[in-house]
Amino acid sequence: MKTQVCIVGAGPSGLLLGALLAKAGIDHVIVERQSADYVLGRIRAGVLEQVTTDLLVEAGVGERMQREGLVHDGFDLLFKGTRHRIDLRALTGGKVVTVYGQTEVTRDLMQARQAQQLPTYYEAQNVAIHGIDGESPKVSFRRGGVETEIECEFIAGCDGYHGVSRQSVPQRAIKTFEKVYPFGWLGVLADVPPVSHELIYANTERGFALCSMRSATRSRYYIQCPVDEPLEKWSDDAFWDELKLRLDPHARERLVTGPSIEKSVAPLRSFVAEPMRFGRLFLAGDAAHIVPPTGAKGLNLATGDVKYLSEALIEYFIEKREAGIAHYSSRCLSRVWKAERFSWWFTSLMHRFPESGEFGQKIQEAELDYLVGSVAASTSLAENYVGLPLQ
Ligand code: FAS
Ligand code: PHB
Repeated sequence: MKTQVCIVGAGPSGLLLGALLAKAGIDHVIVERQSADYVLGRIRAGVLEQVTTDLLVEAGVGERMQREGLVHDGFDLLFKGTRHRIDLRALTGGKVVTVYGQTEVTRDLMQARQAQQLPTYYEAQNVAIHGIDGESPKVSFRRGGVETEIECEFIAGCDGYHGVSRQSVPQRAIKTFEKVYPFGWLGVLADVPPVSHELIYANTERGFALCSMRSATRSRYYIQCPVDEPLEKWSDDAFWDELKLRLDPHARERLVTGPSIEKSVAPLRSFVAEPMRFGRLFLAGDAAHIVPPTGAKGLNLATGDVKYLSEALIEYFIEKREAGIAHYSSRCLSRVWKAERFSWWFTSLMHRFPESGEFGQKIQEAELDYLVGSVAASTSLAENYVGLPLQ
């Protein structure tokens, strides 16, 4: 089987890249390890930057997001029992974010792909990448007991942190940077109305908490927990009781609890692989970088990579120019590292680090006081949160 681009991974990166290549008439296939239902079952991101919503519209899959997405022009920081609103719209000259779950983004992309009957090989096993230094790289896999090999001109590694793409790069050719945080996030999804119409990021003596949502009837909550926290330790009641202890009295009063429809512990890490291109293989999204979710950057970084990669491939195939391909990695990494910095900073500011001692705690409190009292500091937070512009 031959094609122009083989995309490995049918998460948001792979599906969005496929949608943009299809729109430009570029031949491609997607090879995905899991089933479509499994991919849809993962509960992940919730906040979309304007760059992401614009790209979904450009890809022709933005209609439901524009109809059902919740536009948010601010969020609250809660510390020392008081909430402080960060007015994103006022501080950034009109920029906002959209709350629309990654699951729904993936669903919209999948449905559009299915309607166009574009080739997508789910449940592909033993996916392997070959010949990335040559002119005709290949992706092989086993599906339904049949061995298949796809010959292509480029491979887009959109297969996430645990995927095969980054692992296929010779160790001598890649440098990785990593920081693992000493805690995780215990997340709950429940069909209860959100405690507030905007997100609440809380730094409390008991640890971090985040009140988010998916709609006016579906809420998403997180609390900082030990990284190896056994899920069975957390009944729904135990979670709600702990969350209440991390909220201000007003929010505690308004909190509506109910049965969880999803509950999971996510480890937190910062990770970057450099470069993001190896011959005919490009890495995009979580395959190349991971951020702690505090800054809501993971999915939005992935869409930025896809914007750059789709432009580079379209320029190569349609205009026969290679500038985009040559600059793909440096363009992405410039944006990636700024988002890594912001995500690390916001995580360091909002979580409890017992190992940093009383001095570290006082410094954190002073930074929070400065942040909410300074237009310059709040503007810096706001412009990073809504997303830095694409270069
Ligand atoms: P993904 O990991 O989403 O998709 C990769 C795809 O490749 C998957 O479908 C996988 O099955 C497939 N794959 C893997 N190996 C393969 C192989 N060998 N062959 C073929 N296919 C293979 N971001 C936020 O902004 N906010 C959040 O709150 C947030 N929460 C998160 C919680 C968790 C538990 C995790 C893990 C991530 C979270 N993220 C969050 C980040 C997340 O949203 C990612 O940024 C986003 O999924 C990136 O999308 P992809 O790059 O497509 O990678
Ligand atoms: C979410 O709704 O899942 C979410 C929102 C904001 C974050 C992280 C996660 O910073």
